[in-house]
Amino acid sequence: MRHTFFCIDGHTAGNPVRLVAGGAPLLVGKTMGEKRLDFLARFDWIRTGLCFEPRGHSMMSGGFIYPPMREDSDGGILFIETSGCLPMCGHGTIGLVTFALEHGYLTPRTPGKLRLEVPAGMIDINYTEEAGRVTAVQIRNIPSYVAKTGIEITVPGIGPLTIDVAYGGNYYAIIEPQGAYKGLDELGAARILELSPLIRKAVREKYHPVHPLDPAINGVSHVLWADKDVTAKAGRNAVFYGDHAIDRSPCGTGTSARLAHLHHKGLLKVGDSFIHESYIHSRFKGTIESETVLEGKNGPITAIIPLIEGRAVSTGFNTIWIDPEDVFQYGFQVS
Ligand code: PYC
Repeated sequence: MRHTFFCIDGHTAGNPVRLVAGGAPLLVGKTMGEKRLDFLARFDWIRTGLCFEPRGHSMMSGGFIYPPMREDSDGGILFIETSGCLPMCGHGTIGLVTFALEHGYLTPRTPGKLRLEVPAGMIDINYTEEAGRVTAVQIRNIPSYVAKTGIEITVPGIGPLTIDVAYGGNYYAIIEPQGAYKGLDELGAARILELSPLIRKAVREKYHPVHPLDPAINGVSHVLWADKDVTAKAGRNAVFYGDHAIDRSPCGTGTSARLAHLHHKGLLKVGDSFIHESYIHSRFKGTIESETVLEGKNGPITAIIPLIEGRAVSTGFNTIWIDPEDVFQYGFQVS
């Protein structure tokens, strides 16, 4: 028997988003964090089948929308992508919310607003709609903070680097221009793909972040290359994720982590907005809404609440089969 998934495909600022609108498995759990762990334990074949080749590719990401489990929520999101089920995904949220609203898979209690549960916590959405099209989505993301600064590593091919780690829904190793790293265009996409896994491995050997409120969220998963010429108003970046992907969007959780990082460095303050550009020059607007404190067991951590705004466009319906007779039913990746 074939497993059939009805999907709406599209992209947010260039990065793919696949809303799996039909075919979501029933999951055990009282929170999206618990449902995520249940999905990973029992249904990860759906993720690899839909995200890896031949039905997906290295950048493929998306998710399912689940009914609300709390009175103060309009629904829950489970993210899927090539690297796993992320605690939070910004470009994914913008795309999933856009496609779900445009096609009636999410019904807000208050027009223009949604409160959604993601594995990393609760997020608030403001969106604008014109003639049945969602024209902008703003996410009020989970508290984002700098976890560690000054991690020194040496990586063959680029030499010594000093790296900071920040959280914006995933943990990011942030590399600013220094030493042999002069900027994004000087480095180029091929070298970003070659060096990022080595840098991630070197950082992981020195530091393992664990979220102060949820130990299931841990470890550096993404690498954020900050470009040269950053100002207090704008900057470009490239985020590496999975094993072979450069985010085509400016990356929502990466932008949140970068806002926390620039706030920590004294370059941005509450109320400031920052235009974050991606490798392909698409844009998100990030704003530091407020400061907050995370009460971890090792003491309080200063964090910020980021607002991330962008736009998604659907490209079509896609009914996908995972056929048990297909030798590549669970997908594959070429390394
Ligand atoms: O937008 O948060 C994001 C994201 C994570 C990985 C790729 N994009």
